[in-house]
Amino acid sequence: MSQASPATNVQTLDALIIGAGFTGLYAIYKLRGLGLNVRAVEKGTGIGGTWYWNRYPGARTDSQSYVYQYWFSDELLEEWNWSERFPAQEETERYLNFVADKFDLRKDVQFNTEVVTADYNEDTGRWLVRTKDGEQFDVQFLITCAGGLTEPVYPNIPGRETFAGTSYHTSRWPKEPVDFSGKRVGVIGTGATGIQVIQTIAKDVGHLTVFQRTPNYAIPMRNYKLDADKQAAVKARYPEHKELVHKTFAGFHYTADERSFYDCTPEQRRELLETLWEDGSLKFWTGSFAEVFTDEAANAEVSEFVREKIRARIDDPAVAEKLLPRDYGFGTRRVPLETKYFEAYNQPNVELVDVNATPIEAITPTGVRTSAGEIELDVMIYATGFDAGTGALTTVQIRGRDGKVLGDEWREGIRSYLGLQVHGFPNLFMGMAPLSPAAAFCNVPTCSQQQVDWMTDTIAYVRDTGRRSIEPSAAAEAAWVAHHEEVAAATLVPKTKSWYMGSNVEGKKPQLLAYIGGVDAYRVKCDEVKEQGYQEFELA
Ligand code: NA7
Repeated sequence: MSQASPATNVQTLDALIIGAGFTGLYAIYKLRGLGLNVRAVEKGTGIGGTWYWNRYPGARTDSQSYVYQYWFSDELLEEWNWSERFPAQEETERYLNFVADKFDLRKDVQFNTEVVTADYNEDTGRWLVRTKDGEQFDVQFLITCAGGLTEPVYPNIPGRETFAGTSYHTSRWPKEPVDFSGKRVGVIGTGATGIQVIQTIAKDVGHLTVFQRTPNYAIPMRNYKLDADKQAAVKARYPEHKELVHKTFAGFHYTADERSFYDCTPEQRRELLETLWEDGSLKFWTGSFAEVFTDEAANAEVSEFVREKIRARIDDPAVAEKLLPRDYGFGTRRVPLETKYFEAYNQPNVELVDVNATPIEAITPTGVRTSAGEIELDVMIYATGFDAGTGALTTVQIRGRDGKVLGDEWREGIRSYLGLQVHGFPNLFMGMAPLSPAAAFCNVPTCSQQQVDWMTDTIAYVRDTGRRSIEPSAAAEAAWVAHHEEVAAATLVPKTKSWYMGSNVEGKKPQLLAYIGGVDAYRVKCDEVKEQGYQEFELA
């Protein structure tokens, strides 16, 4: 394995991977396949990345299990059986552990290891990576697979540290079950995570207070068990899905309707929306009319359709009013899937506080003080999201050529080429990073596999052509950023505040995090770059 020098405690490897989730595990598998001496370092104590950390009550994938998986091994596809259409966190975590064991990946994962700095040495073309515990790795290739939703964000509310009850952030949930019975629980946040938590614990708590800032266009998840017949049916479609996911807009197994919104009558439009509504998946979002993302009128019609559906489920019209999104369009922020979420507000023990009407003034030792008075709580749950995309990369001091720090560079505006590499940071490869669809607009496993395949081929090219390093040219990167911005500006997405735009993190420059030109077009571009011999790159 690695060669360690006892005098300096520096271990020499070909490649170091940060993170052992979906992307990192596949990167170990692929880079090992190239014959590279590789290791993954992982901050957690177990395999799984996002599916290791996010073990809050109700955590579940919003992607269908039969496309939220690896495709690289037919044997794996045959052996693993998903038990549900939308699996819970525990099952996805178990799947990733199964993969790690089946392919003997665990032996190359070092747990409990947090990377703090990475310095590029221009003389050697190598990275020196340091961990919190003082270990050092001297590597040619540094591959970040630390996930897009990694660094938790806490709300900047005075007195947060004074709360005398128990506090949790959803992405730092304990492994032991939490007993909510009889407790007065507060949840701040009603994004995809908050919704899953709220609908799950509402029945178990004594009293639940939900602090909502922005209501969401949550749509029903129609989950079901996959019995032996259903498993056989989904498996029969694996060969088709394996190809199809790379040829769609969002990395799923479907595309938008072929018809234009305006070619259809209102009745035909309604019929399509009702059909997709019944499907109970994110297909309602990315599988209806493409104009939903670009055309105000098309978007307004779909938005009203969803509001109507939500309204019908809430007993108290005043509560319904608070839960209806009105000041942004459907699908311009992440659409959460829900299961009886709205019905939770019909329960007598659940109360919705609109923090726009009655702002939170402080967190106190005994609860939350809003402008309308004190709400006493035993437990506080922060479902307040992440410093998405950039967080995992800027909390590590990644110093490239001339001592430039990636986090500082990105403060001026995120730049990358295809979301895979950054000019000035040779031999740094990034998975699920900003300015690729992977950062937000992709069914994660689809893009993480495509990106790792590209990285592996690129590293093989560097080695096979006797080169030492590779990085995109400044011009290619600038052109990609400009293209990204142009594609983004043609959509409605930048008009809405969301983590897609960085607006959930104070001081983050507004910029669309993920490339919205489509997974298919992106893949074609990545393939072209490779096939044309990396002309947009500087190889040394
Ligand atoms: P999100 O989608 O960023 O949601 C965070 C929620 O927390 C959202 O409702 C925020 O309101 C709310 N929030 C944040 N700060 C505050 C304060 N100070 N007061 C009140 N409410 C606040 O994170 P999630 O974890 O739900 O989801 C992240 C992704 O994980 C999701 O999109 C999926 O891809 C999986 P806001 O909307 O900003 O007004």
